[in-house]
Amino acid sequence: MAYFPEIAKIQYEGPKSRNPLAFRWYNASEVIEGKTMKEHLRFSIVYWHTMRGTGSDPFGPGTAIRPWDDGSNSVDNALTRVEAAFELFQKLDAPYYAFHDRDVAPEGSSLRETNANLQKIADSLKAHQQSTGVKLLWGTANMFSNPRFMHGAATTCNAEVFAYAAAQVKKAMEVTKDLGGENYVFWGGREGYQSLYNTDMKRELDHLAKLFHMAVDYAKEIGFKGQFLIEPKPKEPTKHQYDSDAAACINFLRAYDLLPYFKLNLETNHATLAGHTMMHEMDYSGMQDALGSIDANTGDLLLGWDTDQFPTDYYLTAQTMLMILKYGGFKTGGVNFDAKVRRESFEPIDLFHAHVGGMDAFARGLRIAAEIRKEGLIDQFVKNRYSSWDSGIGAEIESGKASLASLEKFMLEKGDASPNESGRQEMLENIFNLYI
Ligand code: XLS
Ligand code: NI
Ligand code: NI
Repeated sequence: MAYFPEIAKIQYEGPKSRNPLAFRWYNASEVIEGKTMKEHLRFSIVYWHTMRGTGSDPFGPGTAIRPWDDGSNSVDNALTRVEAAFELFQKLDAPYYAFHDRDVAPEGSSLRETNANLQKIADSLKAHQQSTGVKLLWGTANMFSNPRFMHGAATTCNAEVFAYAAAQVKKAMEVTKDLGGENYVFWGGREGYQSLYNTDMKRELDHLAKLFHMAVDYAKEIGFKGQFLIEPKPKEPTKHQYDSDAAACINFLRAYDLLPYFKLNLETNHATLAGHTMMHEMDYSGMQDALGSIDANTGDLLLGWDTDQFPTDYYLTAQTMLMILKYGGFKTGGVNFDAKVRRESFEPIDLFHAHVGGMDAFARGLRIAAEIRKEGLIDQFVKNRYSSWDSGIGAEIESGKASLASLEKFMLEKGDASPNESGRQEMLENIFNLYI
């Protein structure tokens, strides 16, 4: 345990603690609504930001100090990173982690060499998982960084690039299966377009569905039981991404007969880029039984891109956990911190402040959501608001007995409809505040 010598394992100290590296709300073994907080939240740490983020931005290079990382692309350096990563996971008491193939292992000069590099690192990841008990929430293939994917991966104009992407997915699925990954994620960073003048959209979408069907078939072939997830995002890096929001993803999955095999991995900052709230994306997916997992982060109201900040806002985490509880809790998913420290927060200890804060904000959100549900004031209000559907003409419409003619007859006799319920938004916002 040598990579973060100044950091001890983070402990729960309760809300009065002023120790910045202690949990005030996350008490892993405490039971809420019949499950421990650890089982509810299923926290996961991402390899790409936490182990590979340098703090670079379009205006300047990285700032992060990572004493264990020699900055090289060697397999040895990648092996050292694994050691540091698992020390961090353990000290944060995080039960899960997630990675892209290219975060953990360097690309070689051919696919064969690249696969061999990945296998070496996967063997080390497996040994570390076994000795620490940390598990893999999901694996994925990075099919957006390498220049070969400039036109997309599954949706590229070039058939050889599609073949490369397919091979990459195959290997990433094998590694994910071997490491016991509970999900496999597709995020289509370059699956979209910059201009429709040069794009055959129908052909590209057909190809995307082809790749997903190949993945479903291969999962059956190798016995991979994990859940497939698509991660919606409307733009960045492309101007338009095909997986733009939950509704677009679900429509795509349904149109191509993929809905039985996929759920969604929803990310807060992607929801807001799409012009939705996270609550909207979660409710929309949940009602279609497609709520799989979440990438927990937040954007900045004043910046228009995916800033991937750590979530600290109790309104956001309470709303998010309300939706998770509403749809029966995570099954294979979890709270995956797809978030990065700011460029100015360049020291290793900042990685701990960030995750402790994110975990605590979600723990607090879970507690708030459970209290809201226990008293049921908001649920009761919603139920009453729709009570005209519970009997009489409403029940007839819902049960399918009514027709345009029967409703015309009803209204001709009544003369007019008289909605007499206030939406009471302000009162409900005040009620929400009671629990914050
Ligand atoms: C980028 C995405 C990415 C996915 C995994 O915006 O959030 O990090 O989670 O490819
Ligand atoms: Ni993400
Ligand atoms: Ni993102």
